[in-house]
Amino acid sequence: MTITITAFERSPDGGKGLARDTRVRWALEEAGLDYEVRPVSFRAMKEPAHLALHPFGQIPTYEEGDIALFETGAIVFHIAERHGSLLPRDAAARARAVAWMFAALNTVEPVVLDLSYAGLLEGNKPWFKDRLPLVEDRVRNRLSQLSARLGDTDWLDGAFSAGDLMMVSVLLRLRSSGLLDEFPTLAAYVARGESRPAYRRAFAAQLAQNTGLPSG
Ligand code: GTB
Repeated sequence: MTITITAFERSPDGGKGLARDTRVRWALEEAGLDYEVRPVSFRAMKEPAHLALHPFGQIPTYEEGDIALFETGAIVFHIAERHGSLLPRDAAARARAVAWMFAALNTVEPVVLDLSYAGLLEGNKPWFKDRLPLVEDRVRNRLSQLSARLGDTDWLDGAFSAGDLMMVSVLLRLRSSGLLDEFPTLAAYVARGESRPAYRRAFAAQLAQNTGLPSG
């Protein structure tokens, strides 16, 4: 069954891998699945054909036979559940890995996004200088808690799982802020994720698409 995902025709990050198709590509690579990419322009994203797949007019989406999904949490969970070794077999460990996926998306990503949006959209507001430290401290608080839990282990709960894939994907977006470097344990955790062959393949593929250069 062919798997098709959507991605930006040209990501605004120019191929830094920060758009959310990268985490889906990574999950597919970890699961050893071939996939095709249908690039969509910003205009096409808001047209009926794409809105039928994604009610919010965003990327990525995922199609496989009669399955059509949006939301990276749902997509990565589907890939992990059906196709790969991204979720442990043991029921309790599996439930904990899923909890880490939710933690990445519901507890860590919101503060990371708040920081991104502050930089992108609020830099010219008169209150920006007062608000930024508050936003940064909310990120630091989460990083400090996560770092304490990770301790000196490689991954969040035993072997690498979809929970780590999602958490590393979320943390990557902090790199340019410098906040990640304040937590060497987490900086090393992210680097471990990025050094996985499956991540490298996913990153290379999105880079090739966004620069027009071959990925090899
Ligand atoms: N909760 C959804 C999910 O996890 O799937 C969020 C999906 C989403 O935000 N998609 C973004 C999108 O389609 C792309 S990833 N935006 C277009 C729109 O809403 O019109 C967010 C993103 C975009 C660009 C960068 N970048 O350039 O660095 C990073 C992340």
